[in-house]
Amino acid sequence: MTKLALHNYFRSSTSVRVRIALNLKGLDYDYIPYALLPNEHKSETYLKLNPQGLVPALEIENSAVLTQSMAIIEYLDEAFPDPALMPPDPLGRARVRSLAQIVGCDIHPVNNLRILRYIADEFGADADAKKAWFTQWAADGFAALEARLSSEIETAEFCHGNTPSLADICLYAQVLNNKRFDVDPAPYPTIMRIFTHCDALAAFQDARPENQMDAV
Ligand SMILES: N[C@@H](CCC(=O)N[C@@H](CS)C(=O)NCC(=O)O)C(=O)O
Repeated sequence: MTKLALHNYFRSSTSVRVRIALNLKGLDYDYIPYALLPNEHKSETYLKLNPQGLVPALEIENSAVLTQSMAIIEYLDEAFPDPALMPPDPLGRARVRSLAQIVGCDIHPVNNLRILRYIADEFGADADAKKAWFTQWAADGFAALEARLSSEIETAEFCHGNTPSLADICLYAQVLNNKRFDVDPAPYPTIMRIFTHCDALAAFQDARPENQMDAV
């Protein structure tokens, strides 16, 4: 069996995504923690693994280091196809990627630690201002995600049919992130229904920040 090592951080939502995928696939992995607040992810050693200095990175023994959570998850899905995290048809895959990218491309990147640090350091944003910033972009993306999930016929128990996909993984991790900033979940009943459905599965529970060895 290929040996896998996940370089990650308990609270990182992109790390949560990859942990869920590994758990859904039933893959064992070594957990290598990096504390983000003291910038362990900017160490020379880690930058050799991932010059971008962001977690997660998945190390595949004697083979490769993969970065970018959605690329890692798609790799895992192709290398370990059972259970599938992407639909079998091109339109279905495009829909799942499009839902996932609302979170992965349009919400998370502007709310990441380095952005919140930047607006604090360069523009004097205090805790309330950072919360307002986070809420603006989380709510903007979630309004669109809710509108789509509540109206599109492919939505069922999960975002796309009755099995979890890349879209559910991204949705779940972002709902956890929103909770940290007290984003009101009331306007998003479909998202929250799907979140609750995911939360009933051990693969999702086991990936939660509080269940990791480096949780504080
Ligand atoms: N698009 C990347 C984003 C990775 C990312 O931004 N990770 C965050 C944690 S969720 C991080 O390392 N932040 C450190 C920082 O902002 O300095 C992915 O999906 O993997």
